[in-house]
Amino acid sequence: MIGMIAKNTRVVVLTGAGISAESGIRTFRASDGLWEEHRIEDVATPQGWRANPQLVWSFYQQRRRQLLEVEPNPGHVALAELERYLDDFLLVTQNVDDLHERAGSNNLIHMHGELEKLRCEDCGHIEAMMDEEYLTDEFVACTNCGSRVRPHIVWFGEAPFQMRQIENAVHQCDLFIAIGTSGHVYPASKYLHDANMSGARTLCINLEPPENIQFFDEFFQGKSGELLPELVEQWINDSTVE
Ligand code: BV8
Ligand code: ZN
Repeated sequence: MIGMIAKNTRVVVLTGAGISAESGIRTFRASDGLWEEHRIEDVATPQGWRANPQLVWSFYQQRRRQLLEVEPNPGHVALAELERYLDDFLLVTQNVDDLHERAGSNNLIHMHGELEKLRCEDCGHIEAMMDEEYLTDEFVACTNCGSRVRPHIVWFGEAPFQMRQIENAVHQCDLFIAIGTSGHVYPASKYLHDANMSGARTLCINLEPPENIQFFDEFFQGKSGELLPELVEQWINDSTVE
């Protein structure tokens, strides 16, 4: 059982779809998984975008519109509290929703991109477009050059963002915590291995045992929205007990 976490402990947290499940955002591999209405290759690959941009555009617009109806849950809030307590904290999320930001997380990397952002296919200009007018199924033109924009999302086969920064943080951390991720998608799934190689303690908080469960020092089974507030409370308060 992990005891207290001292303020100077260097912590990296990796979250996946599971942490947003209690906010009402579907995970990918649950029975109501997002992908079941669509094959991954049709909606989350560059090939899918080239073959049928309207389908892919509508798929992401539907998910953007859903963002307007959901709120962060206690799991997101607990992580923001943990960040405020620690001197050295990085939150890496595989999620493309904005719930971590809305819960108050700051030192945050969206390694698979962000639903709220769109990127121009010609000039690379990135802009956040969440105004209602941009949430139609019509394509949106780049405000910089007028070309078509694509979702600023890392599709399968594309390189995730800021991998070097993430790898550096994982190699230097004392504690690596994976929350709400099945450990199915590479290269996010390799960070646990890197953390173990660097001698960090590794914790997992998940509804079900993930595929890579045997590589964690500790596993807390349950809903992150219920477990995280209790764990963060303990990690912060224990350490103030002299
Ligand atoms: C790359 C954006 C090269 C899209 C996403 C064969 C073998 C191994 C790997 C591969 C392979 N073939 C291809 C690959 C590589 C591929 C990959 O891993 N494929 C998988 C399908 C096998 N990866 C890539 O293509 C990546 N790019 O490799 O490029 C490269 C590499 C390095 C350097 C240069 C170039 C790109 C991957 C990114 C794809 N984009 N998202 C979008 O969101 O629309 S991935 C997408 O799926 C999500 O972002 C997320 O990352 C992933 C789903 O994973 P999870 O988040 O873990 O969600 P999941 O549903 O799986 O699990 C949820 C968990 O939560 C469950 O365990 C559940 O029990 C738990 N849970 C549920 N409720 C709760 C809970 N836990 C706690 N509380 C709860 N309440
Ligand atoms: Zn442009």
